[in-house]
Amino acid sequence: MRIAVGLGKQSGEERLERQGVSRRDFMKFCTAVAVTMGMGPAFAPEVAAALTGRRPSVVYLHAAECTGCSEAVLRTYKPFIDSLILDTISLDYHETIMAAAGDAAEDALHKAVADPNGFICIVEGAIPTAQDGKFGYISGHTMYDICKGILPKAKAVICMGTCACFGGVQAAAPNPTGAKGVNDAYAELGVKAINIAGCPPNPLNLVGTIVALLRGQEIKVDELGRPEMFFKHTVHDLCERRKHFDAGEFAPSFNSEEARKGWCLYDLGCKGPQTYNNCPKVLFNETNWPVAAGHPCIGCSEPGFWDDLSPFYQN
Ligand code: FSX
Ligand code: SF4
Ligand code: F3S
Repeated sequence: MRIAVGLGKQSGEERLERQGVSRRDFMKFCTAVAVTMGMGPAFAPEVAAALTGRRPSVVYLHAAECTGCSEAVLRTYKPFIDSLILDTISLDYHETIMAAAGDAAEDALHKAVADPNGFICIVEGAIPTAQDGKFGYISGHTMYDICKGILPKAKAVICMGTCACFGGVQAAAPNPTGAKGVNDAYAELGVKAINIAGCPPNPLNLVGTIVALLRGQEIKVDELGRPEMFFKHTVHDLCERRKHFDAGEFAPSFNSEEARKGWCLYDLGCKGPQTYNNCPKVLFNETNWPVAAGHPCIGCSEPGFWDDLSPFYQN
């Protein structure tokens, strides 16, 4: 893992070449981001320009979560993608992957927050709010207080994952920690985070959001704070099994010939019709997505995930 910080005046492409990312691979990635943003492949050069310009300072905070969102970004099947994402931003603070620990880590955080050019804050995980936030501490401070001090100072706040967006599994009943999504926990502070929902979310949706921020592009969001460019359609609308739904062809079990033939998984519990996300279009790791792999959508990008959308399976 390489986090490129302070490489001076090198151009973005030079930086990437140093990390073994060829121009061909880079443009392929930019095309994928452009398509994810709904702009089409012709927009790839604009994405490339944004990704190789001045790198924004990013502070990545963890609250209550499983770190699956970070894993989704870092465990890419082509190693150049995580290098590329980390090169696009100047990741000044990320508790899971930064080399610094203890006081040095705290110093890095304070320095990034004081950057005169400002910073973007990404939050992964729900905020434990019960009993003065005592269910989550980092370095002697509650997660609630850490975010409260930092989020209002950020140029933009991005919630990475359903836990940060809406509470997610951390807020499942009976929710003893009082876990809440960021916009819910800090509404009175005027924090309006951009919600990249999903458990985990697709890393391309994060990169597309950063590209839009870097370009000064307006990011239209739905009433739940999710960018429309990624969350405008339901999984059901984009699903390749949809023709079988329309034809009334429903797989009777996971291990059936019908399921393998691509019949609809609705009778097995699929929540695709009430779930807004772009998984069928964007895929994970350019490879696959749950329903194509034979697993129903469990609604992981919706506020009702976990309680309202379970049980996940029916038979
Ligand atoms: Fe885990 Fe992230 Fe799910 Fe939550 O993902 S993949 S529990 S959305 O905060 O680490
Ligand atoms: Fe819709 Fe799910 Fe059937 Fe796909 S498998 S068509 S998302 S119900
Ligand atoms: Fe989540 Fe459904 Fe996509 S479970 S990963 S929104 S297919």
